[in-house]
Amino acid sequence: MNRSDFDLSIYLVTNAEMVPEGLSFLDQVRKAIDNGATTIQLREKNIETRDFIERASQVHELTKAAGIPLIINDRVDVALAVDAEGVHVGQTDMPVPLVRKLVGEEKIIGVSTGKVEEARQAIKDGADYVGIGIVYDTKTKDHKKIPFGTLGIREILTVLLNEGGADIKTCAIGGVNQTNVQKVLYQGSIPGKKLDGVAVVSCIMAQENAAEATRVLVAKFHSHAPWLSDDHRADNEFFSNVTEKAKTVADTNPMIHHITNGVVKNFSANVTLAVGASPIMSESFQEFEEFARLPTTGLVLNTGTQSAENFVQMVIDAAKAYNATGNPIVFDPVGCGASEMRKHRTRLFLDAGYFTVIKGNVSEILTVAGEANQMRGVDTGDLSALTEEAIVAAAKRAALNNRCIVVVTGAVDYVVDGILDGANYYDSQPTQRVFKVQGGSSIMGDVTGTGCSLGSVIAAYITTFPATPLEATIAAVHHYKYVGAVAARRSTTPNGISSTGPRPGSFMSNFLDDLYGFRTQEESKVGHKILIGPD
Ligand code: 3NM
Ligand code: MG
Repeated sequence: MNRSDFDLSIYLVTNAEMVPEGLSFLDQVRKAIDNGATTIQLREKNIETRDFIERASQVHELTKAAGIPLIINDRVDVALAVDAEGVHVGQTDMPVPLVRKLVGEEKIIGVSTGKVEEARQAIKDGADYVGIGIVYDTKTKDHKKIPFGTLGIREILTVLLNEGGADIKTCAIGGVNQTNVQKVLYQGSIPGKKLDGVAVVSCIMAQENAAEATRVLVAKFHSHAPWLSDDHRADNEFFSNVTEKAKTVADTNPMIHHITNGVVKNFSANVTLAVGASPIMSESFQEFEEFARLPTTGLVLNTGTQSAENFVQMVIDAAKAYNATGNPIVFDPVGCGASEMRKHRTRLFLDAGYFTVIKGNVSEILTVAGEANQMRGVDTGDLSALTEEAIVAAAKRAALNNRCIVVVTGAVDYVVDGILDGANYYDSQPTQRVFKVQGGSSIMGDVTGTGCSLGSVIAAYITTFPATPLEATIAAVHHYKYVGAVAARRSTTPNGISSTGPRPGSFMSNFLDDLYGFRTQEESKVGHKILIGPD
């Protein structure tokens, strides 16, 4: 073990005050070490110097036996006294160059960074590793910083990579735990630099079973999250066999759990049935985990009506339950820019869960991408000035920020890939693919639920084809758009008092019929769609 070669992957930062009653501090640390913690930081805030040194010696015995480094928080003197392997300093502690002067060339020095300027300083100061945080909200630290999510991690990684800190090790800290570690690693990476580890406090120290908590964290850290896929084939393959896929969806009969708004429940359930999937509308927390464990089951999270008292917790719990088993989620942030409450909650939801697909209209995707945009109600509003280029740019940003597929709906739909291409997510160059899917009809704007129910169809497809979500999403959008155009054409027969153009009532029933019939359509009639990117 030396300064440039230590394993930061499972970095336990201690906190004696949160150890559950009846358990000892040293036992918690021992259990973490025995079950895979790779570096220990002793962080004691309310302790006499003599007790700190005694505790440091005890912990050092454990870490030495395991061959892992002990890092002392803040107290250079304590680190020297027990000959610990390193020191960690925060932004208001002793500056890194002075620590280096005192501890010499052999010791590891780490520093907390929460801003790009702090990362630049860490590079200049020659830090061996940086803690990047806070990622998510945490109850562990008193002087709270503002959580910056996985986007904040990538901003700091970008500075390190491009400004001379490529060799500095990194770990994410703040609210990281067993339920989000895979999401943090996946979203918190850039081509050419990924996180070396996660630094955690409460998800081990505060646990009744610290051994099991550590084992789960280690296992999650090292396993490929079940919702990740390598959908890296040639572009033309994404368009083939759409009706064949529609047949497979109906044969597979996936269950699509919906948490959706009251306006569209009935229509979405009918659309789900029409493509051969089985809808279930449930907002009961007690059954989320049970559903999430079922095979070929997916979730539609539509946040259009947020009136339930416990709505935020409902969405977060459902997202975590599905992420834990790997069953896919389609997130439909309806009207997410319409109010401050919705904007704030959308941030919370995007932080809490990994969504395989985020689907929205231009306005919603602009909000997800972080563009300033005040929506009118939940409609698209006047965004007619926006060019295709601007729409696609926002969709790409939203897809990349969340490392997921983004679907932008409108007169044409765009399907944008958020996966970085290449054999390895982290080491390749970004080649983001953009697909343009045409079809549909303006009459769809006059039938409520036609926007939301696309989420149900996408969910049916990605649940049926979990290993190839991009191809499945394109097929779902294709299915929907094609059928929209066909059903609109045959909804124009003059009848009653409406005589020209497609009529919404007829369209609604024709649309369900054609969604249902699509799987028997000849592939050659369905036609090909347009690829814009990668660029
Ligand atoms: N340092 P938990 S955040 C000790 O950003 C500490 O520097 C932070 O605790 C920093 O894993 C933090 O329980 C607390 O959320 C992390
Ligand atoms: Mg400090």
